[in-house]
Amino acid sequence: MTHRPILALALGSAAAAATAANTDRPNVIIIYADDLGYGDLECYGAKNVTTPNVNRLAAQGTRFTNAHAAAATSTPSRYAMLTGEYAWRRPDTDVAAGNAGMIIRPEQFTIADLFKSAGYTTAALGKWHLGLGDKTGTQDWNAPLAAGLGDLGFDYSYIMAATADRVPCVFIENGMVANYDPSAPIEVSYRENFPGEPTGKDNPELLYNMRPSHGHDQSIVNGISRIGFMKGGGSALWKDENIADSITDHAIRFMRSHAEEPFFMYFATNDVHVPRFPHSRFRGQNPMGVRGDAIVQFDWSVGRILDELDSLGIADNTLVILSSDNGPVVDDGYDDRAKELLNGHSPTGGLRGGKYSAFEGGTRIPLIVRWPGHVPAGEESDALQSQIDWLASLSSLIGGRIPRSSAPDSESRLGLLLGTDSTPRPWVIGQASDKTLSLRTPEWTYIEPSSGPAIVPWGTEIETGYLSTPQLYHNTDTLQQTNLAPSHPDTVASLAAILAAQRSK
Ligand code: NG6
Ligand code: CA
Repeated sequence: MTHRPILALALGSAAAAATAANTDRPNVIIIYADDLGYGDLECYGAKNVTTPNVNRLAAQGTRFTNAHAAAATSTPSRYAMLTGEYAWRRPDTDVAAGNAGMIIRPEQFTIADLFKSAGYTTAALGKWHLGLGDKTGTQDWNAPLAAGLGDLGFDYSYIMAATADRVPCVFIENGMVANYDPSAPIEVSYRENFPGEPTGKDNPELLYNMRPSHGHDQSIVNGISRIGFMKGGGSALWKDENIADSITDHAIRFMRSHAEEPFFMYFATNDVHVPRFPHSRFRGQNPMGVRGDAIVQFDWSVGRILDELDSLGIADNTLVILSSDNGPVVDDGYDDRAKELLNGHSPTGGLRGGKYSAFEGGTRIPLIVRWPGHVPAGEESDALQSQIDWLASLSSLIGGRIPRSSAPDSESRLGLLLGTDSTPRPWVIGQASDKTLSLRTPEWTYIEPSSGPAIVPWGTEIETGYLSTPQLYHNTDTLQQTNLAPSHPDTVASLAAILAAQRSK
């Protein structure tokens, strides 16, 4: 017998294996909120709401104040983060329908492939919104889907196909509808209703939980009308009030069963996206109504994950990254009184614009990173950075290998992500909902010309940041009030040239 097994025996073989594996390969958890704004957490100055669990994470880690998502809506932002490639390089990466085919194709390399190929066990939980199955509209939701997250490197998945406001309103576990109800076969269409099925438009009397303010007037599930038409589902249909519990329970179960081997978990909450319908135990804890309650519920999910890391004894071996997919929106299509009840709270933390927008509120998001002993505790960093770099940075962390020509836009800046290197990214690119791009450097923000409307046209009241001429803001002008493009043509030209070079790459 060699020395190794004796030592393993002495320590207990599982514990020895875990210790050996985790010193240089920590577990990695990405907690990814939906539509959570730069100003929506207490540690980022939120008013009217307390987020003690996120506060705890920030106190034990580093809080970043100049971090950016790659896009101002979900599908392109997640596409970029998970693949390391800007979504605007690819067609069909805009906000996806619930019956979209897989947007990230099976042969593409993802952040999950990175971890899996390095020996990690990988999981995705919660909001997906990047398509499922081979082709749009052809899925049979009553059988295993032809393509799914298993093809993208995820060993385990328990997800919502798109968003809570889009059908199908069922969880999908490892490529099959969870709790499938054979008595209620599922059909989905984004073209026409199924005969005899009620809709929010024709049957508002059935909307006992929530009514739309704009759009969202098609199929009704759980007393809430949605985008798209569906039939069936029966007992597999989700109840909106239980979504946070359900995905958090599944996350905890995954953590418990993989506590002794390195794991990667992408935990993508439904909170605080619409329809905001948190569990009754989170209701009424702040003066902001359901939008505030959804923030409280998000904080609760974070707390359960942090507590579980503690009780499993793996908190020190786990890198936790908490962020959001895009900026905030107040009225996103349901009559939930979010706007009337803001009570002085600014979801963007005072930044101009919001979700969908080319202004700073579209893509600047909260980012908190914790890894005890490796990430400075209780620190704050204003170094410019982007989620586009997570894939390459995390690859450096675990000694992973990225295939040539994959993740073309992701650059390794591990020290920046861990808060140990304050050298900023030279520039970050943001994508607004009509694909208008912006380029932010540590000093300037350039927004390219766009012919789109000045206000998001469907009722959210958000300024798009679109203008037919170039815009240039100095970053000391945090409210982006003074367009300096006319007086700084050279700066405009040099930033536009960077963008043009990236586009033609
Ligand atoms: C919009 C929806 C909005 C939200 C958004 C996607 C309407 C009127 N609005 O089209 O409610 O679902 O798409 O949000 O339908 S995201 O965060 O997933 O990108
Ligand atoms: Ca979103």
